[in-house]
Amino acid sequence: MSAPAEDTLIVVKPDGVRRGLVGQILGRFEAKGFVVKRLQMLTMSKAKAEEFYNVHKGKPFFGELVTFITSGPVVGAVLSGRDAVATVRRMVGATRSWEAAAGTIRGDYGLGYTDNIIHASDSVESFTHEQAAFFGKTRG
Ligand code: FUP
Repeated sequence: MSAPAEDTLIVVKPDGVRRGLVGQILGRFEAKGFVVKRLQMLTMSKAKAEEFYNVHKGKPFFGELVTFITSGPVVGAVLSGRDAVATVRRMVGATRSWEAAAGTIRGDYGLGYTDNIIHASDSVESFTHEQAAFFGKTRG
């Protein structure tokens, strides 16, 4: 039986794009069964990055986070499928890449913290905010 689909957002960060991992990362989600509903490469402006990461405003690492995410092109994708928010987060792995389990994206491809290859929404509410911040208000 097919379950109702949920949407989530992933963003391949500048380190993932620079290292040529976009195809492999999207391929993992497609192989799992998620459908790519929206897809865009862009370089975030400082204003877009600050809006995207507004939950972290005021935290000591906020400046570093904004500097990093604006340092080059990123690829954002809306993925749709069963329990997408939690399932995609499991596939992404722990925030500190060196601690992330083997078999997860961070566990398999990196050792960074700020530069941890990929972002994924952590709740439906975050997804709604992040999708609007990333793609802007208009659909096209
Ligand atoms: P995650 O949801 O796994 O992306 O992680 P968090 O929401 O905890 O952190 C958001 C981003 O800030 C991650 F890319 C990691 C980065 N970060 C730091 O660089 N330093 C910190 O001390 C905490 C988080």
